[in-house]
Amino acid sequence: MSRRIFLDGAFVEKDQARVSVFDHGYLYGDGVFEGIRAYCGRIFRLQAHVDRLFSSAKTVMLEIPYGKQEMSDLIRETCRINGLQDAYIRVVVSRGAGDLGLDPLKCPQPTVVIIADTIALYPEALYRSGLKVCTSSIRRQRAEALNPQIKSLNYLNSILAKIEANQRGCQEVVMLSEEGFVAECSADNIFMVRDRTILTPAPHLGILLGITRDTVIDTARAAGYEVIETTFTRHELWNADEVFLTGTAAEIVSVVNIDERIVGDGKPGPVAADLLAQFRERAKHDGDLI
Ligand code: PXG
Repeated sequence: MSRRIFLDGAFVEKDQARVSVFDHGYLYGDGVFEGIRAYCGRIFRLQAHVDRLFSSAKTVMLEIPYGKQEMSDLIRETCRINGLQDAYIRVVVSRGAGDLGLDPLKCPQPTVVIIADTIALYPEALYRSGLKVCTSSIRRQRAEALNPQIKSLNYLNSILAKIEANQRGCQEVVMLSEEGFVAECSADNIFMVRDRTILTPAPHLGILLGITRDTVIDTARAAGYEVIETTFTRHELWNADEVFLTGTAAEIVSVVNIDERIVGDGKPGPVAADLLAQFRERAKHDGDLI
C-alpha cells in the first residue's frame, strides 16, 4: 500500500518523499530520531517518545520547528492519514540542508520526517526459541564522546557491533562499557534474572534510556518483582537464570545463548514470558488514541 509521509510541513506520497543530498543528516548523521509503536489504535507512550526526541534535539542544539503538542498531533495525524491502527512510526529530525562543511550554522532549516508503516517484527518463532547473542569487541561509546542517551542519526557504534553479530550468526549483540561492564545491545536494552530478582545496567553505564526498559521496570515492580539498576559483568550474565532484551521493535525477547554459553535451561524463561504477556496487555489499553 502506498504510504503518505509527513515531510517538512506537508503529507507527500512515499515516492515523492525526497530529502536533499546536502542534508547534514545524510552527510554527517547530524540529527535525532524516535521509533514508536501503535497498538490497537493507540500510540504507546507517545509523550515519553516526544520528550526523548526533544531532549536529544536540545543536547545537539537542534531546534525542532514544532512544539511538543504539535509534534504529538502530527504523529497521530500521520497514523490516521495512512489508516493505521497498528504501526511502527519513525520520526526523524535532521539538521537540514547546508553546504559541504559540517558547520550546523550553515543549515538554516531542520528537516522533519514522520513515517508510519507496518512493522517487520522478529519472527514469532524467535520468541519461542529465544535469541543467540554474542559480545562485541566494539565498546559502547562513553558519554563524554557521544552520549548514548542521545538517540542520534549516527548509529555507527551500534552498526559496527551488529556487523560482528551477523558474522557470528547472532541476532543481537551485547555491548560493554569502556570499563567492561554490560551496557546494552545494538538496538535493545538488556535484563538478567537471578533468583527471581531482575537486574539491568544502571543509566551511568552509558545506555539509551529505553522506553520499553522503563515500562518493563515499572510493570515488573507493580507485579511484585524486585528490580535493581546496577553494574554487572559478562560472568553474571552467562550465569543468569534468564536474560532478555527490550526495545520498541522487539518488545521483550529472551536470550538463550550468549557467547556460546547456554543461559539457564536453554529455553525462554518464565519471568520474561510473564512480563511479555503483561506488556502486551498494557500496550492494548495504554496510550494516546490515534
Ligand atoms: N538501546 C539502543 C541503543 C536503541 O537504539 C533501545 C535501546 C531500546 O529503546 P526503546 O525506547 O525502543 O525501548 C534502542 C532502540 C528498531 C530500532 O527498529 C530501534 C532503535 C533504533 C533503531 C531501530 O527496533 N532503538
